[in-house]
Amino acid sequence: MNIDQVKAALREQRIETPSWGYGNSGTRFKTFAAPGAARTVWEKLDDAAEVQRLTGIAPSVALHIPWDEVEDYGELRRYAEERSLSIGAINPNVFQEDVYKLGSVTSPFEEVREQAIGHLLDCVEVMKQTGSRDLSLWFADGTNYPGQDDLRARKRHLRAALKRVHDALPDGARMLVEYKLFEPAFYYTDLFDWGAAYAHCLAVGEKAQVLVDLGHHAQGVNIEGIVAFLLDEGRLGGFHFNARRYADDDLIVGTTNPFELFAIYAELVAAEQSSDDLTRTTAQNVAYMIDQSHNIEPKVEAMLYSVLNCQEAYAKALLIDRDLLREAQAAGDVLGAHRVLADAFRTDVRSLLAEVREEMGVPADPIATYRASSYQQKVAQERGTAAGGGGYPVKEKVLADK
Ligand code: PSV
Ligand code: MN
Repeated sequence: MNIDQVKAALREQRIETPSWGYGNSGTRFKTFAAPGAARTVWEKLDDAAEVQRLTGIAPSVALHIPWDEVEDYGELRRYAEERSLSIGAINPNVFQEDVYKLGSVTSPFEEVREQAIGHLLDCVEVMKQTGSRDLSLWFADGTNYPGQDDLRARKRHLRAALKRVHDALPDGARMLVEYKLFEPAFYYTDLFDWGAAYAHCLAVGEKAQVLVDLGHHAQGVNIEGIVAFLLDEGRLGGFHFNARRYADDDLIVGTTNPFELFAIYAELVAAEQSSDDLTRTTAQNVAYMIDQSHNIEPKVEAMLYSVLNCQEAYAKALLIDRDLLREAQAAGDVLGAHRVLADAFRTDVRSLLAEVREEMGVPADPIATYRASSYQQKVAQERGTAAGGGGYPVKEKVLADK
């Protein structure tokens, strides 16, 4: 790739931000109130518009329903469009109602399973009204004790639910199936890893693809390997980017895991350039989404960091000398091949990115510009400080604040 091609690819890069990353959020122990944190979906869109204005590569926002429920989704869509945004993935929420204590679509109770499927189907309607392409599915379903429930029955319930929702999707829409090894269930999770998600996707149909959330793996798992496999199978649908140290920490992507992020983008760039049609089109349609619930960090600045860290990782991945890499790999040159990759990772891309940003009409240093602006003071003044809370996770808190 010559430098003009690298710059063109960087201009085309897109990262979707999550509405829930702009609100107050915390841990099981405490939610600290951040002055000016968005209180409603409208304010979340205002913040997302600021991130887009400063970066130029974050023009869509994922919604979580019912956290972001509104009377008129057409109005929400227009509000977004007036701010140069579009509505991204719709995330149904089947983990907060009391009835879901033993699971949603895998509950042992048929009426509960039907309620959950009903909500998923309602979210397909929300997709139609907001112009969203992707239904992003994550289930908190699982069990806490051996013997608690019939694991094969739960698998069959999950399959049946996914199939019904899949078949209700309009043309051109997709469902992204997210897995997570544990939490909130601690003994068994119904969608426990990428293989389980992949098997369900294959069984339910072409519109089903796997979503990889970086936080949802055990220590040491090679995520770029999973990414390469799913790209080659044509079943990688999207990402939830974040960084983790221990569990699903939801830290800013690229802070603790910059090399992992780079290695993932390296696989994606290779797939974008592949001569295999399926791999290439799969890579071109990947939904790049952030999934972070900021705990102690200021929300808008945290989101800016996240988007820019993805931009930096992508730039470095674009700079990999692919011919040299192929040559070294074909010769079995272990460290020669590694060196090609490491060289790209070590490249300082800050001035390249500053140039690209200026060409795109956004600030060369979006964080510095944001810090020098009065946006944070303005929203703090207008919105005040929404109640934080004690010992309650973000997700329940956001709902309680509605
Ligand atoms: C679950 O931990 C998760 O990663 C899912 O994507 C949810 O939709 C999201 O976090 C927000 O709760
Ligand atoms: Mn996620």
